[in-house]
Amino acid sequence: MTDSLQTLSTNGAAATDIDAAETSEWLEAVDAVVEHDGPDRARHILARAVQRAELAGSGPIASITTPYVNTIPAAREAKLPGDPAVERRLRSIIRWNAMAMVVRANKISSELGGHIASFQSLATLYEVGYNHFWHAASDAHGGDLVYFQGHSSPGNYARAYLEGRLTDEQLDGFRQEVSKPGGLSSYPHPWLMPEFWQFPTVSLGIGAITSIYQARFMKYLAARGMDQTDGRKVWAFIGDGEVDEPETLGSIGMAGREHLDNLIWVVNCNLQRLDGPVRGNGKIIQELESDFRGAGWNVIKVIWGSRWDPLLAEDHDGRLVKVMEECVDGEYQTFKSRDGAYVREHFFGRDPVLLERVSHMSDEEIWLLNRGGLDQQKVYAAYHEAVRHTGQPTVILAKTIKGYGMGVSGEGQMITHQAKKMTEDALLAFRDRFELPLSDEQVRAAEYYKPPDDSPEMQFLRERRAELGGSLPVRRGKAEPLEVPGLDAFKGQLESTGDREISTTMAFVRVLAALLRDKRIGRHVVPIVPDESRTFGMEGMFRQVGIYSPVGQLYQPQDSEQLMFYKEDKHGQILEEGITEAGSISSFIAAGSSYSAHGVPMIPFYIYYSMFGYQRVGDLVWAAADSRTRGFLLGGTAGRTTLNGEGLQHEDGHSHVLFSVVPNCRAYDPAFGYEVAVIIQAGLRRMVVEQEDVFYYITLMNENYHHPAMPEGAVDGILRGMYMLREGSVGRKKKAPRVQLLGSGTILNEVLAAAELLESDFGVAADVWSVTSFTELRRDGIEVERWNMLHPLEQPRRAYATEQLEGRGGPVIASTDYIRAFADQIRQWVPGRYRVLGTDGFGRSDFRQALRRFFEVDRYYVAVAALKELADEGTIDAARVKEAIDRYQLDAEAPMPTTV
Ligand SMILES: Cc1ncc(C[n+]2csc(CCOP(=O)(O)OP(=O)(O)O)c2C)c(N)n1
Ligand SMILES: [Mg+2]
Repeated sequence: MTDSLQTLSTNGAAATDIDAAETSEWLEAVDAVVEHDGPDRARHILARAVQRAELAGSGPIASITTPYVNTIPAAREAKLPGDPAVERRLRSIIRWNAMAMVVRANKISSELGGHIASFQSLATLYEVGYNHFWHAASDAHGGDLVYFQGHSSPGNYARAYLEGRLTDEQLDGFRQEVSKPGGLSSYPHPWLMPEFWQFPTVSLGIGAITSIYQARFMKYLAARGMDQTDGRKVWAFIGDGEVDEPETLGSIGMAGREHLDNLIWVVNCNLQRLDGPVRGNGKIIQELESDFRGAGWNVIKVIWGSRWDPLLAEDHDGRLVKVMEECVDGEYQTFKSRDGAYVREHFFGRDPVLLERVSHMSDEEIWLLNRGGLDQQKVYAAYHEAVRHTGQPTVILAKTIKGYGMGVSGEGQMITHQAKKMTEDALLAFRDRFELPLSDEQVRAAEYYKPPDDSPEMQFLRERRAELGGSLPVRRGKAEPLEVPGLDAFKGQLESTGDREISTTMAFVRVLAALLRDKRIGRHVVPIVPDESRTFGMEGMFRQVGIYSPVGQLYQPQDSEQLMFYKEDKHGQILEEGITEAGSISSFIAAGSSYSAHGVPMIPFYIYYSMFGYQRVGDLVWAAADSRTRGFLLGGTAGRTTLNGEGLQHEDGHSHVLFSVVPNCRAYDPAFGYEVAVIIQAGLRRMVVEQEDVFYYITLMNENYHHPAMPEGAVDGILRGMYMLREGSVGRKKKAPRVQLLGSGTILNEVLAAAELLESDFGVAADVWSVTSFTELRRDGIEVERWNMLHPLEQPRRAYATEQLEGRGGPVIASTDYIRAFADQIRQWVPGRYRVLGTDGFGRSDFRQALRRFFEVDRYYVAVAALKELADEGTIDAARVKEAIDRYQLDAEAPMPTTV
């Protein structure tokens, strides 16, 4: 709703009123009902009246926004317990130390960066949570989970410092993790501070969506009897600028629909983002109120601080609220960068009656009229209601000031986000404003301040945290290990498929089905699908383990008479996410880090169209890696020529290259069912038993073919990245030219066929290697190379790829269903000549055979590439290559696939 409509519907004094007396009578009648029968009765009557008018054709009247004032009236506020002055002083000290650590780092050099303004706007919102609401995990409570705004980390460090968790040296090591022992990470990164941070949030929008799916996952754990999560809350702090990210608001409908009343969001509406105002010409709080209420959330607006209460109580004619609604956020920002006289003139001065109403107040008093999100009483009241609200998630829209307390160095100023320094005057003013017991000298040096242990502030701090179970944030690194099945559990996949032709996707589904049945870990498996179960042949699991739904199934499914009907169930195990890859990977993160957040190891298997994977949700993949998520990502329908009919936007020829950049991701492109089984079994062992913080990316294909039995002794090679599948020989000719052919995924079959062609048509012996992971081979290679460089006098080590290929003889040729960069990864460690074929270019539709010829990765191109290498090394005559080109009818003048 626009602000002008807002004014119309919420303020009877609007200009379009043609009969003010009649309007007054109606309003008085409402007042009388509220007074005699209470607000609920008033709401009932008004709802009926609105419905009557709408039925009569009035058009929409009822607004989902409310007036621009606090949702909780002053009279209904729960009162902040304890001594408010002590709490304020404690917060002031934390404000100071948070600011000081950034200022000190930037005194040395501005190279390191850091933020002051964001935490200064958030301090009250955090501290009220720390002092009164957030439980640490203890015997008495499972612990709340708090997603902190990433670039406000100095505030968290400043509190941890007072709690004795961090030292002066560590604060001075902010953003210096390499050179200072115990240095502090710029933002919340579990990878860098694994005992401290739980949730990476700084890529904007990522904390938001992952917090929703975390809350949902907690309900899932409870529904399945895996954990007792009742009473635990997920809190997420989100910037008002951050709401523009599609990941931020994109899933709020799910939270409303699933009644996630364990979720509380606090949107820090400081009205500014990095460059300027969030909604200079509008009001972010009103905009968000309608978004969230429309999505089924409980909305609590915390706009005005207690000092406004008397003025609002007197506002019987609605003039003050009218001006509050008329002013846009750009003006509200400017007000707080000026002074009381400016606010008097430009805010109250919009209405002469209001100006008169504040004439008894000094400019100083007007300046002190505070904002709700900076008022501990108002914030306490909002949190108090939020934690008690049932049936809906809650969002608190808290109005604050960016750079609060920074004065001339940034308060409410456009530049405040990036301000890392404060002038001496601003530092002194900060000290005075927050009444810090620091000398001018200490202020100039930006010294940290820790009050004596027996001071009321420190006692309060300790008592409150003791009461709430200990310090926060704290990250748990391990859970009780589970026992995982051995390889024999997947016996079916280790044997030849005989006459049957299957795809690796089918092989995977069988492995997954076996795991779901497994007594030891079956319950811990979490299948996640974004509306693609039927694509992957997983619909049998609908009935077998059920699809999770918090309400069960309220309808008789259309296919209820079938064996594999669409079964929604309160205890369902499958997370059927609908069409949201971002949501699905957020569930993957929640499940895969459950060992840490809940102490309950869960094993997610998230299967999706590989093309809609990394490139769609790359930042979430990094968040998964940073979170030390453990689990399996399955890139289904992979390979640029294997998913052949779907064309350019579906056919993935590069996801492996993208995943190769993630340091703790183990990526594999298996060709056969036994490879899939071996990789998954080893992954389970590493992640669930040994509790290594890695996750797996495995591509799966939809092409059906025969799968051989697992060769003897192949397991080690499968896991390390390559093993020999077929040894070449040409009759008794010992001296035949020889080549080494590498292949992965479905293209391995083309490579095997090429070996036959080379031997039968050209008398060339070809060894064939199944390369399950070029990425793992490279990882091994760079490690070996580095070691050799740093140990020049020792016996050099050999990369695994080198070890395997060395001495086999002949040039090496690789062909895969991915771009050349994929197989090219191992070039340095391939002894001798190395030629790589790949599917560089845009995908398109046709038969697989046609596509493989088009991209020049089929058996004929492999054979020709091998012959060309033999010719180049002088083993055979170049005429043999030409002969092969003619024989296999390759079009030598066809354009490069990348250009068409
Ligand atoms: C995805 C992403 N884009 C850009 C940034 C850079 N960035 C960091 S904070 C910020 C402004 C945030 O504004 P807001 O969400 O309002 O937070 P505030 O600091 O005002 O509380 C930007 C653009 C980022 N961290 N992540
Ligand atoms: Mg902001």
